Amino acid sequence: MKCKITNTPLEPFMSFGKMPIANGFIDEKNFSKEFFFNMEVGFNEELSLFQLNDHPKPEEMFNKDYPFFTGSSEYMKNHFKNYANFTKKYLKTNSKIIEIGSNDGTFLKNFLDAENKILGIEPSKSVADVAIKNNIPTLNNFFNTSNIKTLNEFLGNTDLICASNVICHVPDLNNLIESVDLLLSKEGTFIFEEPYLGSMFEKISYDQIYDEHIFMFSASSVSKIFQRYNFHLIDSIPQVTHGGSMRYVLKRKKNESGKDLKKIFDYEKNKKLNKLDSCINFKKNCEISKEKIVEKIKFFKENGKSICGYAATSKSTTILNYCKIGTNYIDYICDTTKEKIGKFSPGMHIPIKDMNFFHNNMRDCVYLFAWNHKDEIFNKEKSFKGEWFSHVEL
Ligand code: DWN
Repeated sequence: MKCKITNTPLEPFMSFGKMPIANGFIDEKNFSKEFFFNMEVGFNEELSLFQLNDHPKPEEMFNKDYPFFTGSSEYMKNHFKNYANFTKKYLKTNSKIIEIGSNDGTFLKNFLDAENKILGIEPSKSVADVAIKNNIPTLNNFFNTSNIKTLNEFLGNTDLICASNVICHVPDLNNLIESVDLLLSKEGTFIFEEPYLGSMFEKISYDQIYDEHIFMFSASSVSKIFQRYNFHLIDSIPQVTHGGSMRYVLKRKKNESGKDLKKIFDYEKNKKLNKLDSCINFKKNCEISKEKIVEKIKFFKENGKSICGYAATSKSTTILNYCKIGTNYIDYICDTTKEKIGKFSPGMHIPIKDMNFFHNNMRDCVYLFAWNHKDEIFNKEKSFKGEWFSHVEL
């Protein structure tokens, strides 16, 4: 196993076993052709970087069938509105803005009224088409040095490059940073937010690990990686989204750093986020979490309770396959995404049903796979009087 940035060797410290494509919701006729990979994770102490050992090719994951639409959560739509407002301090009039992995355009939509030139770059046609339909200029392609070559007016002229829950999906980080470097103006700013290693360790939310999430960043790792390209982390701002994320602000010049950056580095040092030891501890916690959730589900079943799942998240693929939870325990998973409904969950093949089905076929207990959206979901599902549960605290 090699670190994807430096090529230095690193030891895998944990395997979650054979995993399918996390968003590979599948028709019954294709069960026998399903793709699996061995999901191992390792840590590079030189860069403080937590990463997957192996992963499917990006084209296997991000294509015309990609079924995750950013706009599926009202809370997230509002979050992206606030995020867009936050970036305004880095803009001038007529600024050029690029979003990497712009999905259905939920973020860029917030810049449509202003006098900015915006461009989304998104490899998955399913979601890029929604953005284009909503008049958000979108290039349906992967973000890399060869695909950005033709973007003449943006090359060296882009004031702001943003990304959300995307940078950790890009295996060739070296090429990604080179592309950012080619596009960004001298004073330009690169801002991205991602699930945070510290939150994953704290909540034992190991379901953040799946094929798409090749890296799990911290301020320490981001700072070390980008320094290699003369980019400086000038701010690092915790976010509550997706169960605990971090927003990273980078510039070429080491301008005044954000007031809390030192606090974040101190926190990471205290929690040993830059040491393999913390990973070994996390591994033990994952094993305990698995035992507990399987015990809980067995207890429900032994007591005659019926169970369904709520929200067919990417994250649920890791839980279901690692804990070997299938239709022996969970009757169905309900979800709002029409592209998932009628299909089966990757690997464990639990049927995906729509929300009407959930309301007409309520079960005694509901496994909340979108635990990160619990406030939004509990608010919508006040009529459910049974028991919500999850592997993380609700
Ligand atoms: O990085 C990623 C994150 C940000 O989003 C991706 N790689 C893919 C995706 O991960 P996820 O699928 O775990 O995301 P969410 O936002 O936790 O879950 C989305 C799923 O939940 C969708 O299938 C829609 C469903 N959902 C629902 O059925 N009812 C979501 C909400 C809020 C709801 O009320």
